[in-house]
Amino acid sequence: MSESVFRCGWVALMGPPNAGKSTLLNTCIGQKVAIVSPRPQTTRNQITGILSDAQAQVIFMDTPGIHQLRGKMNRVMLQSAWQAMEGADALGVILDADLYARRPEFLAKDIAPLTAPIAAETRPVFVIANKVDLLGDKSKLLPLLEALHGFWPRAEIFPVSALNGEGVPPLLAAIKKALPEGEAQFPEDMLSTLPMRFMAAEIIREKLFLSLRQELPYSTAVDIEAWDEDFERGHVTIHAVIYVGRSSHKAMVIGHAGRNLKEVGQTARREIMELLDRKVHLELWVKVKENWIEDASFLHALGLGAQ
Ligand SMILES: Nc1nc2c(ncn2[C@@H]2O[C@H](COP(=O)(O)OP(=O)(O)OP(=O)(O)O)[C@@H](O)[C@H]2O)c(=O)[nH]1
Ligand SMILES: [Mg+2]
Repeated sequence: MSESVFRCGWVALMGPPNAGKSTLLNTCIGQKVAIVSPRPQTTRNQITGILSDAQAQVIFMDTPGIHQLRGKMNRVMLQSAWQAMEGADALGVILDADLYARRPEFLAKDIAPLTAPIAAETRPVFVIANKVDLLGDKSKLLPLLEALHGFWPRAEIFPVSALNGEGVPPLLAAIKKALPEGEAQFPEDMLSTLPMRFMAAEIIREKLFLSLRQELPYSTAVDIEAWDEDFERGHVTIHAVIYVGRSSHKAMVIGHAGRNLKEVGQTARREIMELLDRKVHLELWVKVKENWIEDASFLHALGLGAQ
């Protein structure tokens, strides 16, 4: 193979919820484009992250975790994960290796929706055993790697830590080598195909996920209602609405004396400023929209589901 060959392709990152798919995406491209939280089902859409260098352009698609839960929002989330898989040149299946090293009995059930489709794949498949930094004794990984090889004998398996980057360079090298020859599809300095409006809404949603307890994060959605640029002063005013499913949830999002909402607003604003590299004025409102999670047209209006 000639050194001068340029490769470009799409890689879908798939796996159970909370496996570290979004963290890995951010580590691979060296920038935060996908939001991350300790709770499962953080990612709701297909999130692209683009890695460009002298030899290749890798267009990663982060996806919502694959699970077997019901409900309309879960359905549209799953649909967007399967759609990413359809459009990919190569597939990355990410698993929490620390979890399955400790609890091997969970593995087969958690990967069940992926087991047969991945086994039948003819495209390159990379199985990524993530969170190895949490394993005190790395030999605990061996039975898991054997089990994964048993499920998917054709796949290459990579133990990594998406959090500290361990094992990521060899994974990236293998991914680049597996991509088809072709010219870059996006400008070299482009990190994502996502609009800034969407990224800003995601940052607010991440801060909500991190600030709220129990099931509440799942009943929140963020919509950017207005985005006013003041080019002369070089700042932007963003009006965002946080939707919740019940009025009791509204009180929790706002918090005692408005403290939670203020904290969410401040941390989100700082991060959006960094992203846009200019001054940001962020206004947050909380609105109740009962059972939005089952409302197909509302989900569609929020851009949820297959793109
Ligand atoms: N220790 C450790 N934690 C990690 C690693 N990768 C991800 N995490 C943590 O695992 C949690 C889930 O990470 P995400 O990247 O949001 O996982 P995800 O697979 O995108 O999750 P969903 O979008 O909810 O499906 C977060 O708390 C991360 O900080 C890792 O390599 N090591
Ligand atoms: Mg995610």
